[in-house]
Amino acid sequence: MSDEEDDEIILSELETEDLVLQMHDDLYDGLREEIEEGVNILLERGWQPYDVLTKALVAGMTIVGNDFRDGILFVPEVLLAANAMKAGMAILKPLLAETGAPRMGKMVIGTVKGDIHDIGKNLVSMMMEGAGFEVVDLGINNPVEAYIEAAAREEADIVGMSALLTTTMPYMKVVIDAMVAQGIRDDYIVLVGGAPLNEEFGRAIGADAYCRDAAVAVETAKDFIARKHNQMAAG
Ligand code: B1M
Repeated sequence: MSDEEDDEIILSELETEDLVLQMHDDLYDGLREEIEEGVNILLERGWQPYDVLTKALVAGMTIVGNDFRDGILFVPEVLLAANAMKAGMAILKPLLAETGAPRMGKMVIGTVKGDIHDIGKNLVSMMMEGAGFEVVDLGINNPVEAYIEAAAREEADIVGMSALLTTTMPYMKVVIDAMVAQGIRDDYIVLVGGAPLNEEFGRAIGADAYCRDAAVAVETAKDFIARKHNQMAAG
């Protein structure tokens, strides 16, 4: 046996705390199969899918993000990490959607034009589906027409937009302004999210709400849908 094989870490033999730290390392190194294995082990050990998602995957991606920002990691490495993260998310997706929650409403969601980041958006989609929403995912790099056409076609209650770049987040206002110009703004609940946004930005562009993370997106969507139903009942 070579030294390398000697040093191999057996994920299933690690204590849970060490396993999570090892998964952060494996995500950093873009090791897709190890991430899939780690996710499965945590689930077998009784972890809730949401905890696996946030504590093992999202926390690991935060470390990747910091080193990307600081010029320690570059695009190819980050892409590998993103692919490993997606592989882990694919295992969790059906479990998060398995709650049997009643249908809450319909959302179309997409990343805005010029922006190809989709992990956060995918996570929001997964969590919304898990909470009983029907989600139509428009993918990445969406021009204004894509949102407006899909919202009408799908008779959506909610239009969700994601942006991860300071250069693409202003495009959300382009979409909302077009909705206003077409007289359809108030037909939809408009929710926005993405790391560079904040509440003030959400207000300034005329969105109904800024959602800090996927869990907040679910709570906010539920809130607005309940208000919409109350208004309809009162009217
Ligand atoms: Co990009 N990238 N990237 N990148 N990338 C960031 C965003 C950056 C902050 C990194 C950094 O410098 N620290 C930086 C932006 C700086 C800025 O604008 N100020 C950056 C840059 C510069 C770039 C490029 C320009 C790099 C280059 O080419 N030189 C390039 C741009 C490409 C483009 O879009 N046109 C680029 C490319 C890439 C990759 C392709 C390599 C890859 C994307 C792969 C993919 O998504 N398929 C990538 C990644 C992975 C990142 C980081 C490291 C991680 C993003 C992520 O997935 N986070 C990111 C650094 C960071 O954010 N810390 C970075 C995990 C995810 C779960 O969180 O997306 O925030 P997040 O989503 C959260 C919330 O924000 C919220 O809920 C989610 C779940 O809780 N949320 C919503 C998100 N969308 C929502 C929508 C909603 C509601 C809530 O609607 C209702």
